[in-house]
Amino acid sequence: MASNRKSETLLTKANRVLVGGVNSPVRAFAAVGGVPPFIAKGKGATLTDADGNHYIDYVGGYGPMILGHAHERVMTAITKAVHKGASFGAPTESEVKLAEAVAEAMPAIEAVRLVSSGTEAVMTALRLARGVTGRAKIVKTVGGYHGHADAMLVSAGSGALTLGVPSSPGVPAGAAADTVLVPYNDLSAAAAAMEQFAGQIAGMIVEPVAGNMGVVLPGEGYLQGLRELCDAHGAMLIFDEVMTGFRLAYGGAQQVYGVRPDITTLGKILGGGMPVGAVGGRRTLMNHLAPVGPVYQAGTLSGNPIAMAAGLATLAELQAEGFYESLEQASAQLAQGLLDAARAAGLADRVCLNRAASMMTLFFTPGPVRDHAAATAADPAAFATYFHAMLDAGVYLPPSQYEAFFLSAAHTQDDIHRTIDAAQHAMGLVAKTT
Ligand code: KE4
Repeated sequence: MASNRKSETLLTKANRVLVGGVNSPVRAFAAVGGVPPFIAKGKGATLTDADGNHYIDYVGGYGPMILGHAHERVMTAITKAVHKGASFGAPTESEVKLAEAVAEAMPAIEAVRLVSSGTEAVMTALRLARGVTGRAKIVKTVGGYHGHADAMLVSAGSGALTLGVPSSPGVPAGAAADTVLVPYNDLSAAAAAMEQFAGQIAGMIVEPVAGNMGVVLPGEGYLQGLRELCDAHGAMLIFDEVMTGFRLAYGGAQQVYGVRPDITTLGKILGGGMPVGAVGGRRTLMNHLAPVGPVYQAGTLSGNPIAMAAGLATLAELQAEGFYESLEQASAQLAQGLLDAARAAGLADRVCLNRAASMMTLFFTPGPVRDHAAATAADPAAFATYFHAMLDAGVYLPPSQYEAFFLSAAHTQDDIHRTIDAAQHAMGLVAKTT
């Protein structure tokens, strides 16, 4: 076991002044135990921690780092932008360019509002849907995670699910009263909810491919069915593409599945690792937002020029010929290797793997995992054993069964082979000890 003395010391210091030693709960390793490595730097697919240990990184910043860390041209763009000033609180050409790139990439987007996080994008999307329709209720899926705005912390996924607080204290009953829950992939439940609250539903927000109960793919016709339900009930269909945007394809899930939401939220990759979120849709809809319309929304750092530079440089790389095809090949190779490792360890009937392009989750449950209930049937002890065996072997996975892990364009064949070798050992350990 490599030394983690410096990370341990840093965690002690962090715990004195940062709640749980972290700035986002999932990073605290609560679900898997142990000391989270304090990362000193990243380059390509490799992270190096404070003790000098190297890891093949599959967290990817929880999605943004599709190019890998410290990409040459992204770093150059950021550096150039920095020397022109950090923040003006005034319009700049760079935010126009990023908004143009978003509108060009996403079939359902004509106009955009840029913000600084996925949570802000979702908050704006919900207020917009409510402002446009004059209705209050929002339908969300059990296990769907859409950031930490009050109304969304009702049976939420990701860190909320990991920490067992899917419906967080501190969210007043009034804030959650208008959130209607339905199981993911259950079209009849969504139809029943729309019927039950006919005329009251402002919109339904959904991760077109769920990534926050682990990766769960939409069943055949599910997204199209939601589109038709929202049309029939005059409700807004909101695709939360914070994770899937520019991940599944350059045009996100709406390109892959051919379903057009009314409102799209984006984040993560759009900022190339810098704080960026976005909400977009038809111009007639988006023009309800201030200053054109009455639905208020604002942000000091919205459209921040340094973040814009990182996002523009990242999107430019994604448009390279064959970018997604080669990422798909590497992702399929990794997924197959992980499943082969499970099979070789005699675990074929204890695991399943869900993958959408370069985002995937290996569940320690036979599956199939098509919703939150199936995902939470996974064996937490087995996952924790697997996670730590991989970490000890220099493979850094998200420290939760309910997260997606991500491949980047920087992962080499050697990285993938080393990961599969590590998985063979890790699966053997799981088979022996759980
Ligand atoms: P942020 O506010 O964290 O930028 O975005 C919230 C959000 C919204 N929608 C979706 C589909 C998301 O996946 C997220 C954030 N994802 C989590 C990872 N599962 C962020 C990681 C974290 O909370 O530390």
